[in-house]
Amino acid sequence: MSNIFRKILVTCALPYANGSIHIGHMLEHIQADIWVRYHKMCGHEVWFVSADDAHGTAIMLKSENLGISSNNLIKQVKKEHEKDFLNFKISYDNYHSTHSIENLYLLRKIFKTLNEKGLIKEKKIFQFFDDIKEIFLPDRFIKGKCPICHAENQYGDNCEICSATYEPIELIDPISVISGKKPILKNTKHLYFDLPFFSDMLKKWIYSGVLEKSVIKKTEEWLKTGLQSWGISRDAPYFGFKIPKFPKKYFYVWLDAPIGYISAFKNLCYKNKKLNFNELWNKTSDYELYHFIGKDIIYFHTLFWPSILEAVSLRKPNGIFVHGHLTMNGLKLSKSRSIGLIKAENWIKCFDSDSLRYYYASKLSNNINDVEMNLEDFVQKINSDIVNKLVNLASRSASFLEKYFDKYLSDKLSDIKIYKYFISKGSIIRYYLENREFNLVVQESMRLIDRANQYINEKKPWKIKPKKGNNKLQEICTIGINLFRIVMVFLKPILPDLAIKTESFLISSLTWESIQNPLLQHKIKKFTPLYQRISYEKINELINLCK
Ligand code: NOT
Ligand code: ZN
Repeated sequence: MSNIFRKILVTCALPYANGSIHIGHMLEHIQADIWVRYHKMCGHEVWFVSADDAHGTAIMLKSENLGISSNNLIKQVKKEHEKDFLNFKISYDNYHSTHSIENLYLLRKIFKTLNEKGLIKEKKIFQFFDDIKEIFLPDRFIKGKCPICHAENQYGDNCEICSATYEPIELIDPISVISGKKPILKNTKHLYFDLPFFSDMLKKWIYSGVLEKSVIKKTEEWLKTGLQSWGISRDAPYFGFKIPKFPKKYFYVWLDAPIGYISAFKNLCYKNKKLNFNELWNKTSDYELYHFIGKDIIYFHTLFWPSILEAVSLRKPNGIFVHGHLTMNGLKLSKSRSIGLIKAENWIKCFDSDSLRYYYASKLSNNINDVEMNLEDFVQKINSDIVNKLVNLASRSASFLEKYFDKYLSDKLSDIKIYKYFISKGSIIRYYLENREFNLVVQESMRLIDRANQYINEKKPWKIKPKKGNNKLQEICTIGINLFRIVMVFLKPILPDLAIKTESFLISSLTWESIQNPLLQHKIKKFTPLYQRISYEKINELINLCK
């Protein structure tokens, strides 16, 4: 594994400020956090940012329903989101908001450039209008029958059954989600970004190594159908930033959301004076940029976002890492449909954060496959892997060291072969971590832990009488502790809490370098359970909290 120093910025998609973080969101934040922690462990310069996506019709309507201002709503929600991320040990260097001075400044600057380059055009269009609520309806606030497959109850932009994309006015029997009434078509003016102008650039860019095969395939389909100019304005009433010299019009939330990636970093530069904004965002930047997103927003990140960046001469991402959805009993945990949502805040009342991180890691790879959460399977896996295998190796080894050797490890390794074998797995583990094949990190780590426990079983330390001058027992347990330590380095980005406890128990930090040499002639702490078994009863408690 090469040790070239890298400078990296990592982002997660910006969660909407109209609701709570649920465990579906957390899949992405955990995935990105594992990757970030891995790179920090390698000694690279890594910055990890995200923000609340604070604009749009949904947020405006939600605050109206609650009888508070949108401003207050987004402030309150941001606090909750930050607490949730802290609870799950998501190590953001900055968590910002798109309703911020930096975002307004950058949005205006970018818009001005787009305008000057002739990339913004005005068009007259017909749009659905709810004349009870007196509001133009965003795509997601209109439902009807899919014009292609005739599935009922589909949103105005795409069909969840046949995946067709279309315009809301193509829907059969449309109704307004807000009033439940049939919307009327009304004339309005909007601004459009000339996306087709960037087709040739995109057709090259998608093959430049930034996307996985399945993501390329999806993007190719859109490019093949031909790109259309992209509407970037919305009518009042709207919660967002106003468009200069275009009365009663606001910037569409999806224009200022990705700019939120830039402004979250700009705000971080303000807090950390050593950082240089231009150094990261200019075209010749030697920083790498990666966006973690879900498969529902590929379109925005593989078409719009690189085009906007190209248009304003900013650097483009080096990778867009797309994950599938979290499903439960095969059902999608959607942001906009309330089936089986488990809020992060409720989860943490019943289970610890390492357990969810571990479970997700065991199922995550670098593809867009959905991740199935099964609560029984979750409890079983955590107890079997973390308690019965991983922590058990430490506890059974520590018990003899405590009883007979004053917690001292032996001064040599009687079996260097097994130690070297474990160390030799470091490079493949690092390869898996780099490539986001976390499922393989977990599999390989558990295979090693099984091997280590088997080693102890074969040596049967409980049958060896501790005698003066005979350190065989101490040596076996020293190997057990050292093998545990190696695997804990491999799992450290996935299990940050357990890693901290382990470091305190071993009185030694878990780093790639440190495991090159075994811990010998070293006193460890008294063993206290590093991880508590989790109980099936908590599942019901959690389900009750979510009702
Ligand atoms: N709030 C959006 C969502 O789907 C994500 C915005 C991501 C930011 O939850 N942007 N871009 N491009
Ligand atoms: Zn359909």
